[in-house]
Amino acid sequence: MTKQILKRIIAVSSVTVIAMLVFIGSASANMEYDDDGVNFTQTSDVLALEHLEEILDKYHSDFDVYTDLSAAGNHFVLPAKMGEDAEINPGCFEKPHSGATCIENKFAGTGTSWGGWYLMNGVLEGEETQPKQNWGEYPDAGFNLTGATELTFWAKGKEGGERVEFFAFGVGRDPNTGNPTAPYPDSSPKKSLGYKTLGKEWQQYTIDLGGADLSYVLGSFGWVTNARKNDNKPITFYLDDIKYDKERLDEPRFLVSYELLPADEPVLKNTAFTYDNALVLLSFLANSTEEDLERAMLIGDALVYAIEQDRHFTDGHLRNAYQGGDLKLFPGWKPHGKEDTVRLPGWWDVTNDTWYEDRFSVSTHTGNVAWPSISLLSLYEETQEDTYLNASIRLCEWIEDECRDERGAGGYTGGYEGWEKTANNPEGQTNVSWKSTEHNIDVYVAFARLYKFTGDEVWIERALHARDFVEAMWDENEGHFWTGTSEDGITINKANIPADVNPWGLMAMDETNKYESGIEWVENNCYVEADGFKGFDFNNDTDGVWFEGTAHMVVAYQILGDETKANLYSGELRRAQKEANNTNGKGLVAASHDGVSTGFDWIYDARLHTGATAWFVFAELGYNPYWNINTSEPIPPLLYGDLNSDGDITPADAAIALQMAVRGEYTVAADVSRDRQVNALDALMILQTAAGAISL
Ligand SMILES: [Ca+2]
Ligand SMILES: [Ca+2]
Ligand SMILES: [Ca+2]
Ligand SMILES: [Ca+2]
Repeated sequence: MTKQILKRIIAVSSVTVIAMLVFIGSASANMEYDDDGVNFTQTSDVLALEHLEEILDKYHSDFDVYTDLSAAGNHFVLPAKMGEDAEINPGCFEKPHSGATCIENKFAGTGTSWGGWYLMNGVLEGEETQPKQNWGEYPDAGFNLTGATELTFWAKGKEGGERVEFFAFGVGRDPNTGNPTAPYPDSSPKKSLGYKTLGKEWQQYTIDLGGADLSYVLGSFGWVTNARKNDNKPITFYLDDIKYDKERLDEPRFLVSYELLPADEPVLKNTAFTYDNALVLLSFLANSTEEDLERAMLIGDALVYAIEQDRHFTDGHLRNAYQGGDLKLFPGWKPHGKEDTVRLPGWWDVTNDTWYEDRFSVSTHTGNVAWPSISLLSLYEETQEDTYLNASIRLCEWIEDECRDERGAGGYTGGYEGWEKTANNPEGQTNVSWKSTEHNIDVYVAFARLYKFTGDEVWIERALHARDFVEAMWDENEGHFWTGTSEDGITINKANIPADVNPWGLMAMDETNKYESGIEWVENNCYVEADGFKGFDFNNDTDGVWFEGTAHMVVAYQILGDETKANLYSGELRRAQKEANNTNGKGLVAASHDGVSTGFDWIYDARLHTGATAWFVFAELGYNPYWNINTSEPIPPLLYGDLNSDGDITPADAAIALQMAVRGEYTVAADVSRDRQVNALDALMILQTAAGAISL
C-alpha cells in the first residue's frame, strides 16, 4: 500500500527515436577519475545518489520558460495573443528539440495582418483555477530575474524561410518608445532579436540581456510576424527549450517522482509525491556527507514550507503530492487570496485548454504525513535544528487530532481525500474511514521517536494506540500482516495482501523474531522471475518485479542477518540499475515492465522512480529509514519504562516504579502493564525486560 500513483501512465504510441533524449545522464558519467588520473567505476550507491541529485537540480540549474508541456520547471505558462491570425499549441509532440513536446506556432494572415504571442506570467485570483492575462494592470505579479545574462531558445521552421521577430519583455510598454502604458509594466522595455529567417533544422538563438532591468518580468518571451514579411503565405514554426541562465540551487524544493517517456500521458509530468520526497531526504541522510546533508535540508525546508503554506489549509497537514521545480506559486497567483502558496501538481490538457489536478495528489493520506514526519525527525537528529522537530510535532498532532480512531483495534484512519472546500466543491475533503496497517506502522515509529526526542509522555500512549492496531493486523497462523480494515474500521480487508507491509513491519517494530515469518510469507507468495530479474512483486499475482519492494526485502534480510539473500537481491537491483527497461544506468525504475499490478487500483511501470532509487540507496548502504540507524543495529523499542531516562531499561527503572507504586504516583511511562495504575506488576515487568525475559 505504498502511497503512489492512482493514474495510469499510458504509453500512447511506441517511441524509439526520441526516447534517448529524455535522459540527462551521459555515457561517461559512469566513470570518474581520481587525482592520479586513474579511472575507476563508481559504485552503485554513488550512481544512485548522483541520479537523485540530478533530479533535485534539474529545474534549478537555470530558469526555464518552456522545456516540455507541463514540465515542472516551466514559468510564464500563459500564452497571450497579440494581433490577428496567430495560433500557438504548447503541446506539439512532433519532433521536439528535446523531451516530449515543443511549441507549434502558426501565422496565416494576409495583407496588413500581423500577429504573435507573449509567454506571460499572468495573475490568478480568488476561486480561479487558471491564470488570466496581465498586461501591466496588476501589481506584485512579476518575476525578479536579476542575475540572468541571456535568454536562449531553439527554433525551426516547417519549410524553412519563415520570418519571425523574437523578443523578451515590454509588457505594459509602448513597443516603439519603451514608455509605460500601464501602471505596473515590465521593468525592461522590449528587447528584440529582430526578424530572423528560420531554417528547417533546430537552431539555438540567444537574446543578450546585458543592461536590461530584470527586476520585474511579466512577459518572458514573445514572437510576432506579419503577412508582408512572409509574402502573404501561411507559416508554421516550432520553439523549444526557452531558458534564462539563472541558477537557483539554494532554493528548497521537491523532486519529481517519475521520469516519463515522451509518449506517456503527462499526468505525472511534474508530480513530486510526498512519500518519495521523504525517502529521498532520508537517502541523503543515509550517505551523510556534508553536501548530502545540505540536500536533505533543501527537501526538509520544502516540507516545512508546505506545512505552512498550503493554498487552503491552515491546520498543518500535507498533501499526497506537490510539484517539482519551484516550490512557491508564481508572483501574482493568489488562490483563495493567499500569496506564495506551495504548488500542487497538475497537467495542461491541450484538447480542452484546461489545467487538471489529480484527486489523489491533492488528498492527504496518513502515511504521507507520517513518512515526512519520520524524515524530519531524522533530519532533526542530524542537525539539531528545532524547526524540523517542531514541524514533525505539528504533523503528528494533526494525525492525532484528525485520524485517531477508537473502533475495533484502534489505530489511525487513512486520512482525507479530495479537494478543499470551494463554491464548486462544497463538501471539501472527506474523511476516509478505512485503516491501513502500513500507515499505522509509520505512525507508530513517528510517535515513538517523537517521545524519544521530546520526552513528552503523551506520545507513548499514542504510539501504543497505533501499535495495537498493527499487532491486530498480524495473522499468527498465516504469518503475515493484513493490509488493514475496510470502512467499518473493524473488518480485516482480505481481498489483497501486499508484500511491503511485511518488511516495513519488521523494520519498524522491535520484534524481529515474531515478524520474521512475514518475510518468509513474501518469499513464498510474491517471489517472481521476470524480464531477466529475480525479485518480488507488490502482491501475490507475481506478474512482474517491483524493484522498490525488492529493495524493502534486502533491508529486511540485512536486519535478519541473512547475508546470502540480502546479497542475492542486492545483485539483482544493481543489475536492474544498469540493465532494466528504461533505466539510465543510475536510478532504479519502478517495475521490470509496464503495468505490474498491485492488486489495488494502480500499477507500476518501468519508469525511473525516485522512491525506488531511494530504497535502493538504503539497501546499498544498510540503512533502516524508519529509525535513521544501520540495519546491523537493533531496532529501538518504544522506550517505555525507562523511568530514569538513561536510554536503557535496567533494574534501576524497576526500583523507581516500585517507589511510585508505594507513593501512589502515576505516569504513562511507568504503567507498562497498561492498566492505568502503577503497581508491583509494572516494576516486575520492567525487571523482566531488563533481564531480557520479556519485551514491553
Ligand atoms: Ca521539449
Ligand atoms: Ca502484481
Ligand atoms: Ca533507564
Ligand atoms: Ca500498570
